Amino acid sequence: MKYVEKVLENLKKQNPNEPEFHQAATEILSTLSPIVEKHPEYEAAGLLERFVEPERVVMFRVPWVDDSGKVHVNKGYRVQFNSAIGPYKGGLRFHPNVNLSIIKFLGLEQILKNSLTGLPIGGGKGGSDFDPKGKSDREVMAFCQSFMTELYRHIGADTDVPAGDIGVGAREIGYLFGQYKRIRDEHVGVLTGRGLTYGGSLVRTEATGYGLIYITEEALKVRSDSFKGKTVVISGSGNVAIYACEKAQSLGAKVVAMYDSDGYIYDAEGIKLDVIKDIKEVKRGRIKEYAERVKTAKYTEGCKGIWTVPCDVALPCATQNEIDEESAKTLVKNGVKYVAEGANMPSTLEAIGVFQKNGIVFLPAKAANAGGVATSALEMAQSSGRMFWSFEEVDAKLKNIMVNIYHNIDSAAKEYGFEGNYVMGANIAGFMKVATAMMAHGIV
Ligand code: NDP
Ligand code: 2IT
Repeated sequence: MKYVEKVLENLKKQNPNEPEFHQAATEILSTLSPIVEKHPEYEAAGLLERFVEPERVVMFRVPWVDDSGKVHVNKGYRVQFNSAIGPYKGGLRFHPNVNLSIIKFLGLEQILKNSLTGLPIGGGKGGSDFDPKGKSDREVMAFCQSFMTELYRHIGADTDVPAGDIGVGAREIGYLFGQYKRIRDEHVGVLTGRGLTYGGSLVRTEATGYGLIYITEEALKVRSDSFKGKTVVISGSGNVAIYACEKAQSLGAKVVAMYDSDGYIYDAEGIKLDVIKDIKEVKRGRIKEYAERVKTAKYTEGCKGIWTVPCDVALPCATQNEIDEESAKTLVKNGVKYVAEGANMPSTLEAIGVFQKNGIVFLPAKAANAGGVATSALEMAQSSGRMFWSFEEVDAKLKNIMVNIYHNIDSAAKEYGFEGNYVMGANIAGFMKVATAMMAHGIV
């Protein structure tokens, strides 16, 4: 049996009941055969076995009290996956479906994504099954303070630097940072996505969505095409979706559909983003309200139908496995040409197969959504240098990073004989840097 197959089989045996982790590992390992064949020393050093095993997994109790005085207990996680190329770096997700499998899949992806940014950051991820939706600000604060009261001992500006992800935005980062600072008595860059008055970076809020559009724009440009006049469907209506929409619109695209976990809106006239921002960022409301406020829009209950909306460019920006094989086939049948993943692992393995078979330009998450963490690394650089760069400066660096990622994954795919296969390209380019560093460190 081939080395990668042995490692994958063993991973499934050793980590049963972790389907999302198996899926991410399968996607990655199945592309690494050409590398390990070229480098037999990797097998001798047990490199892949070490690569798929987190350096450390922390799981903890998070007790907190709601506004009625009732006690709740949630699960807290931090997976410190790989620190070969820099301190652990990756977001925290607060969502009721969070479990160890989901945090491990995200952590594994994060290692290669962070490597692709070209910046010195290792891979980690954390979170909780806490659901911030429908909670008061005081309840969210109580939860965040309790979460950080355990987490603080495991993180640090040069050790592990968490940030946001689903359910963790500016409000949560503020409460988490406040509690860290209080316990440690240190004002340091231990979290990214901080507010602009306490060490945050301009552009971090917009970075993942803007970065997604910058890399897609580059993929269009090398094909003598552009966003101008393109019809775009974006799933989700959170941080990544909103700023992907903003940048795509500014480049002349027409975004016609978005969703939240209840249902989707279709607006043939093009989404009015100020209305979405008001509903989502200001009022923390539901996307259904859009159709009540904008007469050209139609709301449909349930998310999956969004992929039946014909488009040139599909940007899944909500959550894992939101595009299955059937949805991928529908997108292809309706003429989609580009799929770029803003969310982490939004396409199932079968859906990726459909896109690749049909010659769709498919930009996988670890490349396409790397702009968020890349800008987090720029925030870290500003923190340690006690600097504050202008919007234009950070935005230019972000754009440059995304354009470079596109060309790196394109060249890696070509070099190994898989031209146009950006899943191969991203995994190979991301892995080589981590593998070289791990080999240099010996068996650790
Ligand atoms: P937000 O919490 O801001 O928004 C998430 C959006 O996705 C909401 O519209 C939410 O709907 C929807 N959503 C979440 N879970 C589900 C679900 N199970 N089913 C249907 N809809 C769902 O998160 P972000 O925008 O930050 O993150 C979106 C994706 O992008 C995630 O996959 C994340 O890992 C990834 N990502 C985020 C980065 C960042 O910097 N924030 C960086 C790189 C990747 P509702 O409000 O109804 O729950
Ligand atoms: O998935 C991701 O890359 C993020 N949620 C952002 C991580 C970060 O550290 O900025």
